[in-house]
Amino acid sequence: MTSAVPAPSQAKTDPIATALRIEAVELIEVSARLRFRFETSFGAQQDLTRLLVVLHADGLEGLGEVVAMGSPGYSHETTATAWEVLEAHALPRIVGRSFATPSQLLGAMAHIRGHDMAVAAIETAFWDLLAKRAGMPLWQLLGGVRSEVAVGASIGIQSDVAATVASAQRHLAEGYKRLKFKIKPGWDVEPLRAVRSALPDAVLTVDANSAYRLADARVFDALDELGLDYIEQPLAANDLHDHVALQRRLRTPLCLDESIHSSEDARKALATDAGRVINVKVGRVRGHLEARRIHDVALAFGAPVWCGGMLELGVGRAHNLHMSTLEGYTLPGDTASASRYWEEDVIDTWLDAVDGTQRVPDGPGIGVALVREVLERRAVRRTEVRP
Ligand code: OSB
Ligand code: MG
Repeated sequence: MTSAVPAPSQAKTDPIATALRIEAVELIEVSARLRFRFETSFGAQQDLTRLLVVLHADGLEGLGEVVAMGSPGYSHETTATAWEVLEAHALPRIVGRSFATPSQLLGAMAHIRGHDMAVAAIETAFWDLLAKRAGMPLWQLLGGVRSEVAVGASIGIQSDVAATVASAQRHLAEGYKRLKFKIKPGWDVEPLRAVRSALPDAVLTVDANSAYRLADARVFDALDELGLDYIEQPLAANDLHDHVALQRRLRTPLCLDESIHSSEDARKALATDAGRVINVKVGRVRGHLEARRIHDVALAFGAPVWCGGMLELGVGRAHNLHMSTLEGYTLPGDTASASRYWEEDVIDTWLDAVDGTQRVPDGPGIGVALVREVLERRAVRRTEVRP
């Protein structure tokens, strides 16, 4: 009698282990105008261009978004540098080749030093492909533990204190679970004191985007009195040393954003107490694989993480929501309602929060699709690369 159990060679192959051949890649740069002027310590943004990546494989489309903006204020990367790096240095190694895993794909781009935002757009689009082929939402493939995520709002530098308090009250009334205020030298203690006295119980944070030096520590001593959940990236991105000194004199945890590019950076920062919270941005750290490793390191240290934003359109926003489902993302992220930022999105749904909570799309992959007609109207530059 023959056994009904299939021999090992007939066993179903793990879908994740079968290589996907990248048949074509589209790069589409679209214009997008924010509904508000967003001012940070590194400048003001309103008219943006965003760069989208579409990987074609096996009849599926994998979607990614470059989180860089038009000017190199947050980091050295811009939409234009990402275009150049992708077109000249990444796509020639990707198109027409097959990859079974994100790390294999990253291996094909290992000759690209830095330019993590450009590389991340490809890496995240590949995760979307893998999850679509497996017929599961990306959050499950990533190992997420929840299907809804708590979100806060990031509030830019306003014209005056009264406008700051009014914006804080409006966002709190909309249900956002934490309010983060952009600060810069000369715009820090005064607006935050006003917000704290208007909203004594709200979860408040500040983000300096590296605008201060250790010599400004008195500003942080004053902020330390306001019961903030954390102070985000006060000092230079490459200055963990002085973050250690600043953290030592404050009760408020420091949160690192620009300083963290890898799980090794996270380990060194947490081991030296340069900060106690990490803002993980999938785009800043070369994609989901490294974002997950940073999350794992932080979890091992008992340090909370949250998912930062970069004014993304729906594609990047969807990736952020999926990443935010991992166990260690215990603080509200930056992925506020898409309709808070844009008149029109490039995807077929509005990723909007209800009472400070975003539902993670539950279709295959990132669970959202591009609206081609919107891309046609908004494209300022596009190319399609085939083998
Ligand atoms: O530092 O977190 C930041 C936006 C652009 C660049 C950097 C940052 C931000 C934000 C806004 O804080 C996040 C968002 O609302 O998408
Ligand atoms: Mg930040």
